Order: sequence, then C-alpha cells, then structure tokens
Amino acid sequence: MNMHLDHAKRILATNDRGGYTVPADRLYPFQWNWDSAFVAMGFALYDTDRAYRELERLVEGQWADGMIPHIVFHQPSDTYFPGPDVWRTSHSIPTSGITQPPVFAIALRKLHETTNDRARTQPLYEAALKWHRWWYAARDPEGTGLVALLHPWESGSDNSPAWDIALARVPTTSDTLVIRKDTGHVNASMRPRDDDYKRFIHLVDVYAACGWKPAEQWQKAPFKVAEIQTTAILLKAGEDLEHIAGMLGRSEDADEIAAFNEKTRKAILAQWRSGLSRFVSRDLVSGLDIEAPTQAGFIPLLSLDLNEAVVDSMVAEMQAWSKGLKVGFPTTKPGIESWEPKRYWRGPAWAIINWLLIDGLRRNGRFDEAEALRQSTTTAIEARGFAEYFDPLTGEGCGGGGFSWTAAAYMALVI
Ligand code: 9WN
Repeated sequence: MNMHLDHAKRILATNDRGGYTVPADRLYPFQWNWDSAFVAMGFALYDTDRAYRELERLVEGQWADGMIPHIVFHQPSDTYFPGPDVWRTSHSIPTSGITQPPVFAIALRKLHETTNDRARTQPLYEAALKWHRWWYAARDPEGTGLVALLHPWESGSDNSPAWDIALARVPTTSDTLVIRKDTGHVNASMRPRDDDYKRFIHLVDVYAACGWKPAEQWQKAPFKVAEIQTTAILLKAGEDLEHIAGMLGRSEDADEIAAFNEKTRKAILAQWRSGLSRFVSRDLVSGLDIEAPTQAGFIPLLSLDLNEAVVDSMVAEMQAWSKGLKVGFPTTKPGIESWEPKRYWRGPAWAIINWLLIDGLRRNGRFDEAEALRQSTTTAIEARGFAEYFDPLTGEGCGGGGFSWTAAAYMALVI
C-alpha cells in the first residue's frame, strides 16, 4: 500500500467541513469552485457518495442566472480576506460574485461513468448546463466562442504575468479597506503583491456597484480578457456535458451543447500563434493578444485534437521551458523578467495544472511526455508533501500545506 495515498485521503478527511472540502485549513476556510471539482475527482476514486456531496454542496451556491460562484461561504470565518461583507452579493447562502474555471462537468462525467447513478447525476447535470449557458450569455455576449474573465481571480491563476498589462489599467484605489489575511499564513514573498490586492478589490467594488448584473458589469469592466485556459477548460467540460446529455437521453440539450463546443473549438484554434508555439488570450480592452508566456497557452491540448505539427511545436516549447528544472511544469517561462519561481502563479509548478497538461498530452498521443510530467509531479509530492505548489528549480513545497487539490491530483495521478 502506498502510504502517500493514505496521507492524501487523510488530507481530504481533515479538510472536510461537512460535505465540502476547504482547499486548506485557515488559509482558505470556505468552499472554492474549481478546487471542489478536482477534489470530487479524487473522491470519485474511492468514495463516490462523498464525491457527489462535494458537487452538490457547491451547487448550493449557484445563482438564479446560472453562475456558480468562485467561493461559497457556508460558515463564517475570520481567517480569510475578502469575506462576504466585501462581496455584498444577495444569494441566500453568502457567495462571492465572480466565477472560476468550469471543471465541474469534467468531474461529473467521471463520477457518472463510475456510478451510473442517474438520479444523483441529473440535478448536477442541470446545474452544469445552466452554468455553461451562463458562460456563453454573460461572458461571450458577442458570440465569439471565447469566454471572458472580468477579474483575475476568475482565472484561478490570480497574479499570472498574463494579467500584468490588463491589470495595470485598474486603479489601486478602493472604497473597501484592504486587510490581507493571506500573508499571516504564508510568507508574503510567495503571495501576490499589495498592489495586486488593491486592484483585485477595486474590481470587486466596481462590480458590487453594478449590483452584480452581468450586462452592466460587461459594460463597466476595467478588466476584460478572453482567456484561453478557461475557454479550453470550458470546451473539455462542454464535451463531457454533451456526453452526459447523451447518456441521460437529453438529445436536444446535446445538440445545443455541441453547437457551443463547435463554436469554441474554432475560436480556440484561431488563437494559435505558430511564432510563439502556443495559444494566446485576448485583452478585450485593448483588442491585443496577450503574449506573456504562461502555462495557459498549452492548456488547449486538453480539449483539442491537434495536428501533429502543432503538437510537436508545443511539446518542443514545453520541453525548452522545463529544461534543467527539478519539477515541471512552470506557470511562467523560466528566465524571463516576470519569472518568480516561488511567487504563486508567476513561475511555480501546480499539481492540478500538471494534471490538465498530462490529460492533454495523452489526448494528443504524447504518452512519453505525459508520463515524464506525471512522474515529476508525484515525485515532488512524495518528497515534499502536499503543498499548494512547488518551486520548479528546487522542488521545495510552497504556499499552504495539507492542500486538498494536491491530494486529489496525487490520487488521480497514481491510481
Ligand atoms: C482567490 C483556493 C484558491 C484557488 C486559486 C488560487 C487561490 C484565492 C486566493 O486559492 O486563489 O480565489 O485568495 O489567493 O489562486 O486558483 O482556487 O485554492
């Protein structure tokens, strides 16, 4: 028996707060959206009832318009900023007002295929369909096929160099007092900077003043990015949702979802930049490509069957970034000015990103590279524990410890 697997299960048990899992004790004391989807895939490997519970509890936070928020505040806690008083949303269970990458339907398909439990899958399927419709209506009102983020927190890659130009336009002023709690748990040098936080909160104030109405937010958004990682995840989740619709005999829904998927597939392909060997996001305020070299540009491997020349060039680029590193895959290209190997999304390696890349490499027939990344990820976890993320140069575990999605990723990568 692999003792690390036991440890991973214990982490999920310790972080259980009653049917939902906090990402890490104290540092993140609520339910987070994409964390819970990854965690549900971990639970699906040994406790399908608990996996369903995780998704069901997340859906308790779903808004009437279909959005599933990035945080559901099931119980109060004073160890995290910003809490419900800053978000000022009106859902009955307090939630944040923004969303996060839609991994949910990917988890639901895995779970349904394991259990074939239609009664339990059906309501979650309805919730996922409503959410996918929301993405297209609220975050792609012009029907481009790419969905936009209005806040860096929606990307899950909060302080990525990908946002440096777009975020610099956002003022550092806010009506809300910024009282950071994260730096009381984790060394400040591993976290976003103060100016990032001021801008994050400025955006929250702007959208709260819009009453969180999507059309008004779209008009007033000082930060608006058609984002490649989120869109690629949406497409993979859309494929999985279409598949579930088929299994549930919902053929009209399946057609509707297939049309979303087709539009998005074409739109992602149009974001391929051969000169960069990766896909790019678009800054919708300036209309320009976002060329900052981050992991996001490789995530389309997950949801596209790419031609061999494209895959070859992506893989060569990924190998160039990974050269000499102890742990792949770096979230920012090593060696460039904005690369910071310990600072959150500006360089470190994250197990869940690797999980997505591994699935994408496999989908595109690159089994050796997938296996190398799988081993690099599990070895780092076995050596340094279930850290939030890893310094790719030294392999050191950074950020929070006892981290739920690292535990889930470990299980998925070794079982
Ligand atoms: C803001 C919980 C979340 C992850 C994100 C990660 C971090 C929050 C924060 O933690 O973001 O949502 O306060 O730093 O960036 O991807 O979902 O693990």
